Amino acid sequence: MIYFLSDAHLGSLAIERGYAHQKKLIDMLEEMSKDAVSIYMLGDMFDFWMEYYIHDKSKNQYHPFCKEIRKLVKQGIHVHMFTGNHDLWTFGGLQQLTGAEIHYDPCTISRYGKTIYLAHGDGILPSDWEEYYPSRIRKKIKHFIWLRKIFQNSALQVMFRCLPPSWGNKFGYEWAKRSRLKELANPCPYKGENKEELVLFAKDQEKQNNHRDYYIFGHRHIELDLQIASGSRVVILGDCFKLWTYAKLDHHGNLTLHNYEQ
Ligand SMILES: [Mn+2]
Repeated sequence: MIYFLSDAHLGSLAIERGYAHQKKLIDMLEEMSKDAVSIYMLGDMFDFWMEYYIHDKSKNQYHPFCKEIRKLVKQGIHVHMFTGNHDLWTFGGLQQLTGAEIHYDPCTISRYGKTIYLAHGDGILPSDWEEYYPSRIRKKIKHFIWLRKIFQNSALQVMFRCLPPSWGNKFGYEWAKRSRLKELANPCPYKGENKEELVLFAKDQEKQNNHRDYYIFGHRHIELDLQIASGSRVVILGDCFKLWTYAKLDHHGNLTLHNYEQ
C-alpha cells in the first residue's frame, strides 16, 4: 500500500492539546506502517518550520513525530515529505532528523500502473489563470504569488535564519496561528470544478496531453475525489487535525480516501 496524507500543522498555537494531536498522528502512521511500502506527506505537516543557524530548543516538541518517521524509514518504508507553504524553510535539518526524502517541488510518480502527480497545492494554477479569473480573484492570487516569492527568497531566508530562534518563532508561529484561526472562523469550502484552482490545473494538464491518472494535493483542508476526464481523477486530501483524512493506493492501482478514527 502507498499512503498519502498532509496538513497536520503540528505545533499550531490554534490547535488545543498539541501533544494529543501529535500522538494521534503517530498512531495513524503506526497503523499505516503495517502494510505501507511508501508514505507521502504532502506538506504543511508543521505549522511553522524554520531551521536557524542557532540551535532551536522549540524543535524538541516534534521529537516524537520525527522519531516515528525515523523508525518507519528504518523498517524499510519509503517516507517522502513535501514542503508546504508553512514548512518550506528546511535546509537539510529535517532530512537529517527523520531520514525522509524531502521534496521541494511537485513531482509525477508511477506506481502500480498509475501515473500520479503530487504537490502540496499552493501556487498551483492553470496556465490561463490570468484570463480565466475575474479581477477580484486575480488580485488575491497575485498577492499570494508575491508572498510566495518573499518566502522563497534566499537572501531573506538567510536573514531570517540568523535570528535568535525565540524571536523568529514568535513571529512565525503567530503568523501561522492567525492564518489557522482565520480559516477556522471562515472556512473556504470547495469552490466547484469551474473555480477550484487545483481542479482547473489538472483539467488544463489533461487538455495539454500531460495525462496523469491521479492528481493528489493537500493545502486546501477539504476532502475531494473528482473525476475530471476519462481515467483521470483529482484527490484533495483533507487534513490531519480536523478531518483526519488520508488516501490509500492499493497494489491494483485503486486510490481511495479514508477517515482515520480511533
Ligand atoms: Mn498549505
